[in-house]
Amino acid sequence: MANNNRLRTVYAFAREMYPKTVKTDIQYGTAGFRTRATDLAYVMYRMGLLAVLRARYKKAVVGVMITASHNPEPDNGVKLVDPHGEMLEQSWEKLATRIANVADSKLQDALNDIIKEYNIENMNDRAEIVVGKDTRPSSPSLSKAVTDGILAMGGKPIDYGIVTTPQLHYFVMCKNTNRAYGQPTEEGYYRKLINAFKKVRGDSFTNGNYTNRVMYDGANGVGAKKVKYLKEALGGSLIVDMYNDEIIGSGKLNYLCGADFVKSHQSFPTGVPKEANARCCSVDGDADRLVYYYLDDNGKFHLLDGDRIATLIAAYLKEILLKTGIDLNLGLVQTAYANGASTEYITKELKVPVACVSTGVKHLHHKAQEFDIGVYFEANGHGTVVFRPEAKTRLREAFQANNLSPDQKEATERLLNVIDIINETVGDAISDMLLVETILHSKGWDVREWEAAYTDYPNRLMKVVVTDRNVITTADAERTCVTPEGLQNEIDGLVAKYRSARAFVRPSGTENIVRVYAEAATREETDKLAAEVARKVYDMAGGCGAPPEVPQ
Ligand code: 16G
Ligand code: MG
Repeated sequence: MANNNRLRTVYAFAREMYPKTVKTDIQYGTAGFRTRATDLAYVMYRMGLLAVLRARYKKAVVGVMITASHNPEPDNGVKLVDPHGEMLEQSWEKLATRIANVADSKLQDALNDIIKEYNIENMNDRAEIVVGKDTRPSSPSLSKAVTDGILAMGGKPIDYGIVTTPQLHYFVMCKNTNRAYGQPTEEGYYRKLINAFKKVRGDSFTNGNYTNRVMYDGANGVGAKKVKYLKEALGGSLIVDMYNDEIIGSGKLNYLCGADFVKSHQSFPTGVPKEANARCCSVDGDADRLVYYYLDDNGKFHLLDGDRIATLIAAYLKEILLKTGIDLNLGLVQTAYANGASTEYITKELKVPVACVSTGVKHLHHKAQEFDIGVYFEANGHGTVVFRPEAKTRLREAFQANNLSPDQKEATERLLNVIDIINETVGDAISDMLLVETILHSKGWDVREWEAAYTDYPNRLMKVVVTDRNVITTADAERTCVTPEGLQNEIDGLVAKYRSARAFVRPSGTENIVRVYAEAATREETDKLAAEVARKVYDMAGGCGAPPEVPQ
């Protein structure tokens, strides 16, 4: 009975304040719902409702983040965060899609179905929902819609205001581990990361060719806003020169800058001074991606993307692990987008096992959890390291027991501190930057020495517009195209014409297009291969508009 009253209130709110304004269906994609902000109020309200059901079902705190990451300012989006700070479980993505798309008059029934299906009995629990938002001008009103949904369902919203996506994931994890993971406050977050960073760095801020200054492109978003606090707390240990930190609503969010721009255009962002060989980095609009880059003496742009960060971290962890003498396994997880040269370097030189999974953080995160220490990164700069809880316990116990040599003890202590620099819940640009800076400092490397580990194969990404991207299906972590029938054969035939070549196609999870990736020995061959594959996709998978041009 109480339930029915509750759901009637939910419906009344929906009808009066957040009516469904869009007829076409929206889909909970790789990173939640993302579209024009003006079309999202009812979706936000409904996600507030669903978050409370999820929290009651899991008997834990869950999170809601309002952001559209690297999309332009008029867009916004929402994603739900599970109790361990992970992305929402896949089976609930379907429920999210269903709840977002039902007519207002069917909302009550749809919610009731979930309550029954999942046997959610504790409908009076004031489940806590942690809410955060990025700096978009549309975020405050959308956040209000989420909060109204939470309240209508009888939950308790905890509003963290403007935070980065990874900060929100961290807060959720802290709350559900009874603060064992850290204090669930922004201050607690900075304190944890920076204390560990300073401990590892010690008193000498420079080392060899490493200088303690980095040029930081904040994408005019939350990543810029937050680094201001970080800068102060870092003191002289790391000097972060900040660029692209325009105020909210300037329209410049992600515009010609930020990690996604730098990676996909493979070019230097606007707003950062062009200084030869200076180490620069960019974050994206919600600060969960990071890429590094520099301009050489001739002004040529060099990118150090997620693959480079991953190899740097894996090599470093392998080295310390060896010094600790503690037997833990280490593995690295990539996607098909990882440059072939990075995979060869990791397997052949570093001798670290590599797994390849489908695009999307949740796939990488889960695979990484199969290792004692799992490093994962997408080439686009999203990644982190996850440690199995038993592995952490073993390190702590070994450190406390008195049977380690001084060198082993030093290495174990260092590794324990490094764990605290890392945000294990999800890729975190701020934490990843502190980790990269820690490693470069420890090696005494400048950015060119870091880059010297291996040489990337030239690669090319292309988009093909098709009527329905779902005609393309893939297998083997997106490296084989299953349908349309015959397309993979054609791709194989094209790839065989070139040296050291590789190509694959997959439907995007965020746009209605098919993505094409190609790699080959030279730039010319790569561009040709990419265009030829794109043309095949266009011909065989229902391309629209002008066909891709193939260079002769
Ligand atoms: C989302 C994913 C990212 C992935 C990208 C691929 C999360 C949090 N984010 O941004 O991991 O690389 O989508 O986009 O999972 P695409 O499917 O359009 O290529
Ligand atoms: Mg992002």
